[in-house]
Amino acid sequence: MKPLLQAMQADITKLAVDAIVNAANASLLGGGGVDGAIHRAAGPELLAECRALGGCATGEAKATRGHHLRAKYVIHTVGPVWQGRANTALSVGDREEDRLLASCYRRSLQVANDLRVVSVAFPAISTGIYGFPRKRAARIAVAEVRAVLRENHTVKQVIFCCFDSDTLRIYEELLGVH
Ligand code: AR6
Repeated sequence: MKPLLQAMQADITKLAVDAIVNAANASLLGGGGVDGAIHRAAGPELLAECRALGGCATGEAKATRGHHLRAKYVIHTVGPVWQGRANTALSVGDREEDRLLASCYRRSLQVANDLRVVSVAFPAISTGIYGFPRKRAARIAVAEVRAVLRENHTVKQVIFCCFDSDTLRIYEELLGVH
């Protein structure tokens, strides 16, 4: 079965998928943005479980249960903080950020595969507080997910969960919707 890639405008905490991905920070102890929303919706049990994980490196991913969420699992990944300049020629730093962002999607899907997960929803990792340019991030996200799912994989459905309509439009264009 060919995997289904979709874009959707939604609050990721409301989605009934097997796993949602959290754009966390290295402490895994919560924060603002989507991370704060996920912790609020999942309840204090999530923070207790995260404490036992001992943090997470940038570009890596670790799973917990979903607790009070509809999703069975939360896969916590840590995106890179954008340091580059989107409108100038590529510097080595920019490429490192690109590589680390791609790694977030790849490692999250590997963790999902280990858990025998079928459906996963991703937020637009690093594009909020961490400042990664949205279009560039979406191109990396779609390309990496497509590449990973070309391999044999339990994941058959990926939702790119967009919080705002501009991000949704970017993903729809990349996925060839409309
Ligand atoms: N559902 C889906 N997407 C959301 C939601 C939601 N409920 N809330 C926000 N977004 P951000 P980052 C979108 O800032 O840039 C935290 O403090 C948001 O519009 O949440 O990776 C962590 O602890 C944006 O498109 O994550 C870290 O310290 C996207 O999610 C830091 O922020 C990511 O924005 C991580 O920064």
